[in-house]
Amino acid sequence: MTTLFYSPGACSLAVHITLEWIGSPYEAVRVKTGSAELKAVNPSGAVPALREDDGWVLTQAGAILEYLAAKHGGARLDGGGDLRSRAELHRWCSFMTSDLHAAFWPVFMPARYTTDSSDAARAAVIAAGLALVRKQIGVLDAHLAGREWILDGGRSVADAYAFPMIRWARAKLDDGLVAFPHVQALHDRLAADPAVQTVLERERG
Ligand SMILES: N[C@@H](CCC(=O)N[C@@H](CS)C(=O)NCC(=O)O)C(=O)O
Repeated sequence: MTTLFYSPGACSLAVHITLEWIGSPYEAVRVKTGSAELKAVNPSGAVPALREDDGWVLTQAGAILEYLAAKHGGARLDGGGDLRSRAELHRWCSFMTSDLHAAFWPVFMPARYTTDSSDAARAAVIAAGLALVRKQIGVLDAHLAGREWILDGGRSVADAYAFPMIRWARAKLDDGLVAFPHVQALHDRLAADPAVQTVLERERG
């Protein structure tokens, strides 16, 4: 059976939602990031990691999501499947990994971004990260104007990928998503989805 290694509320939530949308049997294993158990699967100690039943392991959220969308074409989570749709899917997965997710790292782990251990230095790193989060969420918000989903071909793994980061932005920006009505609408659409609720409940438990 396909196995997902996840940490509650982390970017692995995107893969967890995608597996639930697909509807084929899978196992979700809760792990601590950096733990020996996780490093045995992914030497970097990061989630998500996906293991197939022949022991093949795939890491990197964007790669996993594109793999699952292609493997389960019948679930129609690839936004279309023609050449340009595949390029758009890759574009938005790249945006999530390199632009949006990366903007949060200084917010969650400021010590990795300064050798100055003073509270003021850490606070400055967090503030810089939040400014970048605001910029990248703004890029997503502008794209979503007039759209229900990120890809024109309908609901896709790109929406699942955005969800954990939208939740982080909602929690970390001092005004939440007030300035980003289209992102707020995508959040609300996904939060109302029964599969998403099932996964959130499982991750909470
Ligand atoms: N580039 C990786 C980053 C994965 C990542 O940073 N995951 C976080 C959780 S959202 C994590 O496990 N962090 C633990 C660590 O970096 O030590 C991906 O996109 O999958």
